Formats: sequence, C-alpha cells, structure tokens
Amino acid sequence: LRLAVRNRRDLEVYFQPVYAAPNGALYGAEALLRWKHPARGLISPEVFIPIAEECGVITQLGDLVLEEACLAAQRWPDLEIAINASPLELRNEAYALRVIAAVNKHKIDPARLEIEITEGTLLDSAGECQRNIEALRSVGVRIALDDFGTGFSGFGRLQYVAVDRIKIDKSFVDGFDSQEAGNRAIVEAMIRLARAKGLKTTAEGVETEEQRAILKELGCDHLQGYLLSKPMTKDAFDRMVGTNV
Ligand code: G
Ligand code: G
Ligand code: MN
Ligand code: NA
Repeated sequence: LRLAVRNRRDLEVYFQPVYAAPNGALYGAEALLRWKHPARGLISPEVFIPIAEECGVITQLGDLVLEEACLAAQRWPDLEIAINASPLELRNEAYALRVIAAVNKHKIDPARLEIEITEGTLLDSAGECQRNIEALRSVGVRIALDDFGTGFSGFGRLQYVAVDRIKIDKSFVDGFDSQEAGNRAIVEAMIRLARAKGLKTTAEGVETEEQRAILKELGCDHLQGYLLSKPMTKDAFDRMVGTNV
C-alpha cells in the first residue's frame, strides 16, 4: 500500500452519480477509492483504509483523492463532488488548510466540494475535528454526515457541530421493502429533522423503484444507489454525461 500510494499506482478513484430526487436530474458524484492489487485483485476501501491509517499513509491517500476530486470538479463544471474523509484525517490540524489549498490551486468554487465525515468524527474530544469542520465551512466547503443513523452520536450531536447534509444510511433504506413500517418512520423523522435544521438529505443504497418513490414522497433531496447508477471510472462517467474531454 505504501508503494502504491508513493507511486500513485494501482489506485483509482471511481465516481458514483448522485441525482436530484424530485426530477431525477444528475446533481453530483461521490468519489470512491479503489485499490487494484496486481496479485490480489480489487481490494475494498473498507479493508485498506484502516491499513492506510495504521501505516501512516492516510494523509497521502487523502491528498490523492482530493486531487482527483478537484480535477473531477473541473471536468464536470455543473456537478458537486463529494469525498470521504476518515476521522484520522479530520484530526490532523492541517487538514482544512490542505483542502482549501487544493480548491484554490484548481480554482474551484469551494461550495462544489463536499466532505463526507462519519459520526465518529463528531465525537472527537480534542476539538481538532470541529475546528477543521468550522474552518472548511467558513470558506464554503460543505460537510455531510455519512452513514447517518448507524453511529453512536445520535441526533443530539447536530446541536453542537454544524453540518450541511445528512446521508441516510443504506440500512434504513433497505427496510422499506420489508412489511414493517418502522424504517420508513425513521427515515421520515430524519428528513423532517434535517429540514427543520436547514440541512440537505441524500439517501444511500437506493436499489428499487419502490424505495425511490417513497424517498421522493418523503421529500428526500438527493438519491444514490445501484438502481440509478453504480460507481464508475471517470472515463465511464464522461461517456455517461456525454462530454468529450
Ligand atoms: O465504495 P465502497 O462501497 O466500497 O466504499 C466502502 C467504504 O469505504 C465506504 O464506507 C466509503 O465511505 C469508504 N471510502 C471509499 N473511498 C474512500 C476514501 O477515499 N477515503 C476514505 N476515508 N474512505 C473511503
Ligand atoms: O460509507 P459510504 O456511504 O461512503 O459508502 C458507500 C458505499 O456504498 C460504497 O462502497 C458504494 O460502492 C456502496 N453503494 C453505493 N450504492 C449502493 C447500493 O445501491 N447498494 C449497495 N449494496 N451498495 C451501494
Ligand atoms: Mn460516503
Ligand atoms: Na454511507
């Protein structure tokens, strides 16, 4: 992994399209990192991100994704680009400065970049994560709370750390298909809460027409999932949007 990062080899950023729920228009893309190991094949970020954190290359890996995201933002000028950041990255006092430097270097409107953080990041006790979040938001970079509802922070944490969006975790969307109305009620409550606080909502893992219809009806802003589109290479994304770069 160290070699791959150092040589920028076998690592590729995929992009999953995100759509507006009301009319289905393409809205943005989430950058999702892939490691194509020459011998072991495709390795999931769920496996190698923790390793990157452990062996001290998470900063370089994050920079690589950030760079690709900025290039993507230049390439697709109408889209908002989201990247994932681990709590460890947010805990680095230089994180916000690095993001802002990248945005400036590529002359991108900071409001077109969104950083997805997990609830664990909000629980940081030293306050460094909060300082980074505030510094990023003060220049217009958006913050999304990823996997919302699966962590330990709960709704209460939103009182102390301002974010711009919540991403409703796939596990809640999955439950729509079962007969119980429980998950639907939870998602409805999440969307209401988000609206009351002026936050946008994205539902993740949308796989069926029924899920899409319910989310639209509940007033969810954006949709992401295999029903609409899988993560793809930037060349495939180009073909999809019909640009000739
Ligand atoms: O794309 P996929 O579903 O395999 O992603 C699995 C997990 O890896 C998700 O939790 C996603 O947020 C995370 N992930 C994907 N790309 C990145 C990345 O560039 N940085 C970090 N920190 N996490 C990522
Ligand atoms: O934690 P995060 O939300 O960043 O992770 C997103 C992950 O979910 C990525 O690994 C992506 O490939 C995956 N994903 C995106 N859409 C779907 C979907 O509709 N179904 C499933 N099973 N996974 C999805
Ligand atoms: Mn994400
Ligand atoms: Na998620």
